[in-house]
Formats: sequence, C-alpha cells, structure tokens
Amino acid sequence: MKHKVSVIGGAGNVGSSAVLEIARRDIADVVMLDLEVVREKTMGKANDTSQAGSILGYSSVVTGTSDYEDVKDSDVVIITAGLPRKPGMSRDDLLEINEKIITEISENIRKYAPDSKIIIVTNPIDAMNYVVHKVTGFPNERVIGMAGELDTARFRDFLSKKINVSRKDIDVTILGTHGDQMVPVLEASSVRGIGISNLLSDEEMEECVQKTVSAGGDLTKMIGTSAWIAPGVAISEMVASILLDQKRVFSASVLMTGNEEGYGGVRDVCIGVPVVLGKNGLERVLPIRMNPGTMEKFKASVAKEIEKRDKLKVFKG
Ligand code: TXD
Repeated sequence: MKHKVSVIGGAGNVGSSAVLEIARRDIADVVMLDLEVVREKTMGKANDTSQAGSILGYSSVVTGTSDYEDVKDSDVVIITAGLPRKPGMSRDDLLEINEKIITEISENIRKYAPDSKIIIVTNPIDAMNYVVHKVTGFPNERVIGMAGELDTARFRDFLSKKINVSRKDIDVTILGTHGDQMVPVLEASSVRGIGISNLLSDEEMEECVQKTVSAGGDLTKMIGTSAWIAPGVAISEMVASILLDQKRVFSASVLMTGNEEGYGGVRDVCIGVPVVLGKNGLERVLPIRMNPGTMEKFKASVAKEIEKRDKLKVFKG
C-alpha cells in the first residue's frame, strides 16, 4: 500500500523542499496544503514537483490544496507553516505568532488525520512541538520535532572541512534546544569511531561548535530568510525512517517524560535528544553518558527551553 504524507505550509520554502525530497524517494504520495490565499501557487508548485518526476523517474502523486479534507488518512503530517526568521531575528521572536498558527493547524490535524504521526518543523521548534502535543493530545510516539538532524548536518559539515575527511564518515549527536543553547556533544563525536579529540585541538573543536550554533543565523543573513534545502532533506530522512521502519537514529525534539535514562529526569518540556524512528514514530530515546560539563550545558539548555514553554498560552492555559 502506498503511504500518504501531507505537508502543511507546503507552498513555503521548507515545505516545498521537503515535498520534492519525499517525492523523489518514491515512498509516498504527497499532499501540499497551504492557505487559501496561495491556493494557485500551492497547486502550481505541486504540478512542478509532479512534472520533475517525469525526468527523475518517481511516481509519487503530488497534489496542492487548501482543504484539510485532502489530508485525511495521512500516515505522516509535516508542519512547516508559520513565519520564518528575517535577518537579525531570533527564533524566539516567532513564539507568539507561530503559536497561534500551530494551534489552529494542530486542531485540524486532530480532526482530519487523528492516526497520523506529526513532524513539526516551525520555529521556535521545541516550543511549537509542545503546542502540537498539547493541542492534539497525540501520544508522545506520534509527535516529533525536526531540528537536531539539521544541526548535526551542519556540525558534520564544519568538522569535515576542519579535519579534511568526508562528511559521510562523521558521526555526531546534538542535544538541547534548537538555538544558541544547543549542545553539540564532543565526547559523542567521531570519525568512524575515532573520537574527534584525537584529530582536533580544543580550540578547533570549539570553533566548529560555534559555527554550528550560529549557522542558522549566518545563513539567514546571507539568504535573507531561513535555510530550506538542508531542512527539506532532513525532514525526508525522518519520514523515510518512519514509513520504511528503518529504525535510524536522529537528534530530534521529543516531549520528555522524566523516565528517559541519562537525562536527569527532565520532564514536560520538548527538547532535542537522540531517538530511534520507526513504524511507530518515536520508538526509543537513546541514553547517553554525558561528561559533567556537557550535562551542565544540557541542564542550562533545558532551563532556557522551560522559560519559553512557560510563555506559551497552551501552558499557561
Ligand atoms: O530546523 C528547523 N526546524 C527549521 C525551521 C529550519 C528552517 C526553517 N525553520 C522554520 O520553518 C522557520 O523558522 C519557519 O517557522 C518555518 C517555515 O519556514 P519557511 O522558510 O518555509 O517559511 P515560508 O517560506 O514563509 O513558508 C511558510 C508557509 C507559507 O507558504 C505560508 O503561506 C504558510 O506557511 N502558512 C500556513 N499554511 C497553512 N496554514 C496556516 N495557518 C499557515 N500560515 C502560514
């Protein structure tokens, strides 16, 4: 049976990039949903993606719509709707406006695709993930946030350039909030199992960490809006792992319950941790033995995210 994936905010930059990446893997039919006012544009982008399939040889059916009826029976719903950052803005500047948008979308997903798994991408991602959880009431396994996969991709890129080895052979994990207080875990970063501290000085590692932390803002300055190519690819990898039950490991944002091993009992906040994604969505949070310094940074990152969560309408009630 062919799978179905819907992308809410599909006519936007990240949405349409994700749609193309999912379609070209031929793993699902894809529905692009966006606002009524951009319905023509959404349908045009869907046609464009469909026509690319004639050249690339994929048969995924891609449709554009502004009607939630078309989202029915989706296996996975991706949310990329909302405002992106403009140069100089922080991700947190988007909190209030995007909470409204995400609340409305979550209500629609609950109504039209109650059995779907949701990947939330809209910033500030961990807080928006919390909103989706609360509004849909879906179990933890079925609501996952994408940001860590993008951050790890950036970290791997910077490390590969510094060490001068292929990105493919670099493994890293990033914990915490998607933002200035993300926590790249140096003791869990390696080139084919060789810890990066064997290959780089402390200063060089720190330089790669700093570049990773500022990568999103740097790109926003250069492009004039936030990035979409790597985000679209990252989303499609997560979707593939779920639909094909690949059980691949990602840094991703999940609602912590306090029972996950190794994270100091963090609960009722969404935060980035290493996870396994398979047919059930979130299958497992992997434990990680952090150095004391990393644990301190992780706790600071969680504290920062809790401040954000506390500002949400959905939390304050
Ligand atoms: O790693 C990550 N998580 C991120 C997240 C990486 C890159 C971008 N990140 C965030 O994704 C970014 O900060 C934004 O919050 C979202 C979407 O970014 P994008 O660059 O795609 O923004 P666009 O191009 O403005 O697209 C947003 C689309 C646009 O087509 C709007 O019409 C639509 O969202 N939109 C809606 N669709 C449906 N329903 C509602 N209510 C709605 N409101 C806006």
